[in-house]
Amino acid sequence: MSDFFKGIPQVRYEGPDSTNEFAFRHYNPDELIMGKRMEDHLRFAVAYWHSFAWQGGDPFGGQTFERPWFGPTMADAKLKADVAFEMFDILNAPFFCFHDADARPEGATFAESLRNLEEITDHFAQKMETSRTRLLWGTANLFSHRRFMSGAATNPDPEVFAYAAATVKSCIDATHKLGGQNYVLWGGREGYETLLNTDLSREAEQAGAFLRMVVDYKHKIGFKGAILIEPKPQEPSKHQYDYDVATVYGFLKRFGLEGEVKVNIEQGHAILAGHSFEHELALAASLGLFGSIDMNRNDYQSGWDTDQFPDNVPEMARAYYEVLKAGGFTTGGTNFDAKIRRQSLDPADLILSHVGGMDVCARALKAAAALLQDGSLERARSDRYADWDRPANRQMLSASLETVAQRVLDETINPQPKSGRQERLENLWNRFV
Ligand code: XLS
Ligand code: NI
Ligand code: NI
Repeated sequence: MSDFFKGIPQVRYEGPDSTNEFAFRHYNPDELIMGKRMEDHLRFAVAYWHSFAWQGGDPFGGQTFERPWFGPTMADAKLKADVAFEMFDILNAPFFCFHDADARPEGATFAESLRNLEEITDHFAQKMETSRTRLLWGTANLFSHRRFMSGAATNPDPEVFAYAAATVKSCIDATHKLGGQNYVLWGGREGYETLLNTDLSREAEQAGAFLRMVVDYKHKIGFKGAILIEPKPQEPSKHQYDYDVATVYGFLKRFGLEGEVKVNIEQGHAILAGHSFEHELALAASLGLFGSIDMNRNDYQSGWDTDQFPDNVPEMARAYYEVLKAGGFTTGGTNFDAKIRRQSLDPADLILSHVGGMDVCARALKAAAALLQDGSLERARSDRYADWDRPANRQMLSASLETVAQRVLDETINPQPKSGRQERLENLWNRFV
């Protein structure tokens, strides 16, 4: 045991009236919601990078946090892992997620980085023998090191493509070894800064080929988890190729990979793309792409990917309503790709940010489930389309333009506008949140 979290108790459910900071007021893992345990609905994951690797820097200043594991050695990396698992235990977190670069020191060569990753993977495996926390997903950091400044798979330099492939292979291997339930590809710098130096067509071909290799490799080694792409429209690149769910779907179709890959949708990325989070979730579900979520918000004033913990129950309820409608998570879960603020120096801040985020999500889930079980909203929605269930109307969907045109004349069709009832539905919604 390290003494990093000294004095901080195990966090338990104490109910909505508890005044104990280190308690859940709404997240009650064993409570049944629609017949399923809350923990199994939400499937919370701690993001290793923000909580343990990030040093508190922003574009105007560097490190603010002082952590005993900040350093370049394998011993530092192991201490970081030990403290991380102590936090998972305090929170009773069912999952965590990590990138290679968060977990191991960078080596002087690829071979050395690989050895470091393998050693840390074994260390994680050993920790997981006595911890209940599982791996939700693993991923590769293909965006921090300067070698990736012009992209990874979409780099103009084929050697970077090769290096990225080797890196992703090593991260899939680590994820597989740790029993990870998904493997995520976020295209950090798969995009461009200026079209003046960019060949869009080549870069798309490279990205398609890369993803095909990843999918083939997954099958070759018998990795049963899902491969997930995480869309984001910009930042760090000016324009990123995996812009949003619709764009990812088009990309997957183009390369014939739509049955193989799903999406990890991040709340803040959806907003950056000019959508709502629930839009991205509903669209993914309707396209058969829904996989997992990153539940971190941006600051609405700064228009920047600030990765804050969720604090808005009504907003999160919209999201979990879509998750529940989609049938809930299978391999996916709720990852907090969220970081505490750079002034939040205390070890307790790391714990309390998660406690708050988990409670907000739990409240949102409860509200969403109550509304779904009530059924009024779904009834109102299906009533709105009910006329489409009549055979004469359904037939139009496979008819010709002339046949439909003739029908208007024969039946003297003259549509009468009907209310969309938005405010009524908003009032209904607000009764539940
Ligand atoms: C950055 C992304 C990143 C991915 C994992 O904006 O959200 O954290 O989730 O590489
Ligand atoms: Ni993000
Ligand atoms: Ni993310």
